[in-house]
Amino acid sequence: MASPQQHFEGSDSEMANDTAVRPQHTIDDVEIQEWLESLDSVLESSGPEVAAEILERLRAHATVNGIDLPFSANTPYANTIPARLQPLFPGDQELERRIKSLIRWNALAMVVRANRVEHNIGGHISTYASAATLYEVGFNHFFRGRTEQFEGDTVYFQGHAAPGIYARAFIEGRISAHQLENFRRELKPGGGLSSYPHPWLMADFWEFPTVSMGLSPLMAIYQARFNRYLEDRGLKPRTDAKVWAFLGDGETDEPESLGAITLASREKLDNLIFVVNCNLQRLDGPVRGNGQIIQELESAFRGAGWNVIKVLWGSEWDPILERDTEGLLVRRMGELVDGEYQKLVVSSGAYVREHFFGSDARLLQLVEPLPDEALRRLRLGGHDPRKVYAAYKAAVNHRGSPTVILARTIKGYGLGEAGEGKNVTHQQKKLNEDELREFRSRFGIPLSDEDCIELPFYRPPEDSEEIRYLRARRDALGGYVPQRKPRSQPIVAEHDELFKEFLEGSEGREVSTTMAFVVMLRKMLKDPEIGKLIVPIVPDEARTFGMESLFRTVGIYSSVGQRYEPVDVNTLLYYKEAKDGQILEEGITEAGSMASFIAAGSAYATHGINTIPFFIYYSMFGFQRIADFIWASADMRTRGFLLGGTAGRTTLAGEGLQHQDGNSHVLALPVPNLKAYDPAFAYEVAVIIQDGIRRMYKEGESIFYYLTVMNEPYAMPSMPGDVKEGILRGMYLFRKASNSRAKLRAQLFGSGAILNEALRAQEILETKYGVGADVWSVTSYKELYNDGMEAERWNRLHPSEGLRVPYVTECLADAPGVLVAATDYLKVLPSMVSKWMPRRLAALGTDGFGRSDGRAGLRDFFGVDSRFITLAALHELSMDGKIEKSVVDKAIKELGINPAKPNPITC
Ligand SMILES: Cc1ncc(C[n+]2csc(CCOP(=O)(O)OP(=O)(O)O)c2C)c(N)n1
Ligand SMILES: [Mg+2]
Repeated sequence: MASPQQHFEGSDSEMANDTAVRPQHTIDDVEIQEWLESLDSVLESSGPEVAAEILERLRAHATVNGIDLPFSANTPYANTIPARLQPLFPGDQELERRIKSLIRWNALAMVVRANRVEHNIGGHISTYASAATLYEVGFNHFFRGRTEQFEGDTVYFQGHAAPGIYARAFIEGRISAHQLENFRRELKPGGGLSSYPHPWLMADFWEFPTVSMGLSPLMAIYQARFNRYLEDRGLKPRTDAKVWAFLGDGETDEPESLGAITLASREKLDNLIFVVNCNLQRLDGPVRGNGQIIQELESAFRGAGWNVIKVLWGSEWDPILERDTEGLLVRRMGELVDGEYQKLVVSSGAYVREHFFGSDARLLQLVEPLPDEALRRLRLGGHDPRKVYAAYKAAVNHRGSPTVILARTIKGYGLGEAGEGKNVTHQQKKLNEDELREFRSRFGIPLSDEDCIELPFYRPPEDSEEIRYLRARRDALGGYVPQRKPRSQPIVAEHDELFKEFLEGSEGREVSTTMAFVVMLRKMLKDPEIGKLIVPIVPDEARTFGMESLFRTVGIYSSVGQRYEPVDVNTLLYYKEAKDGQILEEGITEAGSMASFIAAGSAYATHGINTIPFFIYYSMFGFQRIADFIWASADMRTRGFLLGGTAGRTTLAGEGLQHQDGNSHVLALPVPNLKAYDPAFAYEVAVIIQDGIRRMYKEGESIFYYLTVMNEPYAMPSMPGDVKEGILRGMYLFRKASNSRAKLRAQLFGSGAILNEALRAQEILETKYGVGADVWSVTSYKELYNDGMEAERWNRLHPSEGLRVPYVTECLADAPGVLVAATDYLKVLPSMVSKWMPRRLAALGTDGFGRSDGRAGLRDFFGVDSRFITLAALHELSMDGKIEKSVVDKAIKELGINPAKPNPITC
């Protein structure tokens, strides 16, 4: 932060030149003192508002007179809440300290013991050690549990602080010593504890996965916004429930962490509180050794319109600050860079005196009466419950904007030589005997020298003061936190009526699957049961998908309604924003949209409301861009539908390399509870969505869906008989060969828009080459793959029992001829199920970079059109010796295929 003086005088080297020509005017201390005193007297006589007004006027006056005041969004390096405005601490501080110490001990014991049993099993001591007070003040005074009457607060715990959260749950009697014993060894009999918050693994405990840094701040912002959305739409009562997000200062370097902070202030989310644990360190070393992370974050958040509360200095500093009438100490506090502070806070009192106060004789004088020991014990704000309480209280009472609390702490607090404030502390998980005894003594754990090195978990008796106090506090606050409690009412209707029309085809009208989906969505929005629960989410692509008609019918959500007359008000489909609008039009942020999807798709647990999100986006910018959010949503058991629009490498014409998606179905493979479909026809989309709603919202399955929808229009056929099961399981016979008695036979597999190419190939093969080809719609290679893997696994583990047959094998048991698959995605998709097919498979796909061109050109380039499918079938037949090679050669010419055409993978 440049001081005004630096700003006027430029850099040191410029100054050296300047001094020769310009007389230096040093600021007269007396003059400054007079200004300060008159401000103090205004403050005393007329209060802070008047003082602020005067300063504002002075600033304006200075500007008019040509004084170029540098812009700064910073306040001094001091506590935002001065001691005199601090509320009384309502708790029993001594008792809370004892409880906190026990939690510290158990957290440490858990990690150290786990690593004694299994070398390098990992775990973190230092993060929680620095954050213990931040959490304990929350647990004892702020975090409200979910009750029948009140929805409770929502807390995102910093992932690496998990040991402390477990240790508290142990003291609360919610987690057993056996579980603690098996921290990070979840596969042990009786279960263990997961390394970090994972709702997938601890579904009754953790609510939000936070350990991939940067995800939780963004998710918390959209969670807070979604809470408002639910209220504004009348889906839940308006409450003062808060969303708390605890994050690391290093974590704020992730672009996602600060990426949506202006949304929070724009939406005036005063239900949102960030607590940044500013221990000034990350994993390798200081976050900003040469700067000040707290000041940097303050200006970013203040600039974005947040309420910023800095909690830098503990109560021990208050009397010293009071004696400092000249503001020298605060100035000195702002001079040090974080690298210096990191050292200072773990140094001896003599060192602090010399290196911190020693910069100015007047500062030395301020602390003269204090012995070195007292200087060593000057605490930081984040370790002082009174300061933290004051900040939290101010945060929960603050109105009109979100709050961020920047709390200064020491990483590895209390670990002493074992790692306090050291650069290696993040990964410290072993303490020697002396270090353990020291920790034990420092925090007053009632264990003997011999006992403590065994690291027993320690829980005071049930009737101890500590346990009674802790239980009383949690009772008063509505129960334990965290707790995950899905509690929504299952949907009851079957919705056959709703989806029926889509099973009947478009009667020759050419529509795309996207258009069909939008019509479905419109119908779902009108449904008496699920209509209000549908949450359409779109990142500025509604027009791309033809969804603009929904603007008018259900409105775009805006917390302030519409304060302007839209430019297109006279048109039918005008841009209608409304307070009870249903669409979340997120603007150009796939990450933010995904965070909304997560909030809506997990509302069944967070709020007991079965909201059904449909997040539709440019398919290339889904998995490829925000896969880690998708992974987290899977962990969180989020329900809902992701729709990759404008999908298919060759189906999205013109857009070229960055847009054309031939990847997402491969990238969807790793997400275990995600169902991924590439439907070709409207009825397939309808069957998948209807069944998805049933499975997720009626049966309560922890799954979610990915569907690709395309913008290529074609006539939608009616459903050919009851193929629902096949659609859902991944494949079904769509159209049999009309010449099924032909000698030459083939099975063609197509998905999405490419299915039409297979159908055209079927015709060519029949009419020109006498081949009888059956055409299958493969709706999901992922389903086929998982099914095949499961059969294989079962067979391997149960060798004497009846063989299970993969569904692919079952489908193709009597299917004659050669096998050819064509997809708009990578060839690996069909290839991965080929081993369960009766014969060799020729797989055509779109591996390589896309191009800007029309569909026909693209399908020629990648070799996935009807001609290439025909060629592949003929080639396979020739390989089997069923036809002469010359027939294939001739076909290449007849089909107009250029054999010298480059391979898309290498060009
Ligand atoms: C996306 C991501 N990248 C890297 C990591 C590995 N990692 C875990 S903790 C950590 C340092 C955390 O520092 P900070 O956010 O300051 O938290 P502290 O432990 O200091 O409170 C890193 C790099 C991660 N968990 N997530
Ligand atoms: Mg840190």
